[in-house]
Amino acid sequence: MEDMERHFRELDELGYTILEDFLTSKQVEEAILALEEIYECEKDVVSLHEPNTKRTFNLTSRAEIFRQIIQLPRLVACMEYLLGSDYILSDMGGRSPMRGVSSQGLHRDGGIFIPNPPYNVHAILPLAAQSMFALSEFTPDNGATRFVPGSHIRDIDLGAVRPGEERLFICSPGTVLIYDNRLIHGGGPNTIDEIRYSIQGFCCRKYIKPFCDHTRSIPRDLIESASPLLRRLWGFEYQSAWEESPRDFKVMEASGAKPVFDFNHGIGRQ
Ligand SMILES: O=C(O)CCC(=O)C(=O)O
Repeated sequence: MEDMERHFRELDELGYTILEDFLTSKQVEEAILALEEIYECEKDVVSLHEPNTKRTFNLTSRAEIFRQIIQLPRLVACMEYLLGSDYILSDMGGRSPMRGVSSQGLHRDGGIFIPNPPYNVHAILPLAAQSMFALSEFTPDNGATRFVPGSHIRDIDLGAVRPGEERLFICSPGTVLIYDNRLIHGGGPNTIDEIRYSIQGFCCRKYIKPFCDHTRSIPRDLIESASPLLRRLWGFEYQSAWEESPRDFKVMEASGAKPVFDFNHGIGRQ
């Protein structure tokens, strides 16, 4: 694996890093094909979430290629650097803006902004991180993501961002932009007759509520055949237990499954 130190430094200092040639052209092709099939199956609801944009969610339950991508070592290394070695997947989704979509408002993903105090809080911040995989070439005309370098540690209003501070994620297919969720960013406008294919792998610290509860959203057979890493990403190792009957607490069963708090086998019992 390439030396990741530069990428870790960029994540700290700039709030993002870019991994070029991250996906092979075969992986890009497979991912687009899988997305197109999903968009077709979900055609009645695909643009409900955001007009003029095809969106889908819970991708790791939908096709093998997405399960492969979310486990690629350089991505895992960056996420572990940002979120700890026990981070989980919040959701992996597809976002493909089409002609006519206007610029998204600038925003930060997944929750409130916590500025970095002047001491080392790296053990608890950031709380989440995004990975934006370009499956198409990203251009200024088809909705390339815009972002504000360094904004992950600047306590500024979204409205205070000056146009000159924004950068565009212009890239070839197969590139991934990984960013601290505090980084200010937004999709750009798509003004041409060409869909911009992309997928996003949103990850979070294990104690943050993921957008998707994978423990209940992944078919049983996929859980059994998954790697230990994937089962951890799906949250099986850090589950809120439910009380099925008095003092009988359960979690979704899988190899390596663990509760956040072990009510059934507390410190008093061996
Ligand atoms: O698609 C993009 O370029 C950015 C998408 C985004 O920021 C979002 O959906 O929250």
